[in-house]
Amino acid sequence: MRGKFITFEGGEGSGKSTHAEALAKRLTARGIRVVRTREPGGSPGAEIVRHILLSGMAKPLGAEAETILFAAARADHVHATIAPALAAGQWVICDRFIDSTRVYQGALGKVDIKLIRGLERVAVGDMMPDLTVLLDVPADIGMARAKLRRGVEAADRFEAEAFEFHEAVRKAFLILAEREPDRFVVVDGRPALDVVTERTVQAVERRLSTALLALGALTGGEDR
Ligand code: Z5A
Repeated sequence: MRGKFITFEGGEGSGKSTHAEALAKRLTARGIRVVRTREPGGSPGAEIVRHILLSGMAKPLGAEAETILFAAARADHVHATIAPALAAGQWVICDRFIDSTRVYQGALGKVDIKLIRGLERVAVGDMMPDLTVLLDVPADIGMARAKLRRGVEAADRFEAEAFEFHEAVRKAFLILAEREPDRFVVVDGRPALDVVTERTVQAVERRLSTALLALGALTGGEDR
């Protein structure tokens, strides 16, 4: 049986990496084989493109060129990492995926949605997420958390954008979630870490209960 594909989306510092990791641990404790990955990156080729994108080297080429680079990285990531894992029955938990392109390059970068959808068809095909967890936090909280975590390191190409940019990112993600309620679940990322983790796990249990039951992994909390 094909594994399940779960993506985490949200603005900077919304807790995607933290809660993706926590979910992976919970699922692993229930005997599910989990692959944790991220975008841009997640395969050797895509990690090279990640460096080009996040260093800002591609910014002068324009938003369309950046979109094409994100898609090239995604195609390699899907081909080398995601598709083989799902085919082997593993569950894939990915930090950012197509919705980040739709928001950062589409809604914010004003790249034509037709180009974005066309690139999705090429890069992703039918490897669409079964579930997308949107961690929703106001931009000021997310930016403060990311700054704290970053310490003395310089902000990357996207982190360096202004508050208004990050608030617009938040709104654009919420619009996507409203449009596709069957794929998205929105989790309030403001409460304490363990509360958000618990709510995320519960949301995954609700949405993917059939698959978890089939694996004998809907246990009702002995791993909590
Ligand atoms: N991008 C794009 O434009 N187009 C695309 O198609 C794709 C990406 C795929 C990737 O940057 C950038 O690429 C991204 C969009 C663009 N830029 N932005 N902005 P990245 O991968 O380097 O960074 P990121 O995705 O933005 O992740 P992040 O900043 O690392 O945030 P996060 O993963 O959501 O947060 P975190 O690391 O889990 O948490 C941040 C800190 O907050 C950490 O110290 C946690 O312990 C703390 N935290 C988390 N949750 C809580 C709660 N609930 N309470 C208290 N503290 C918390």
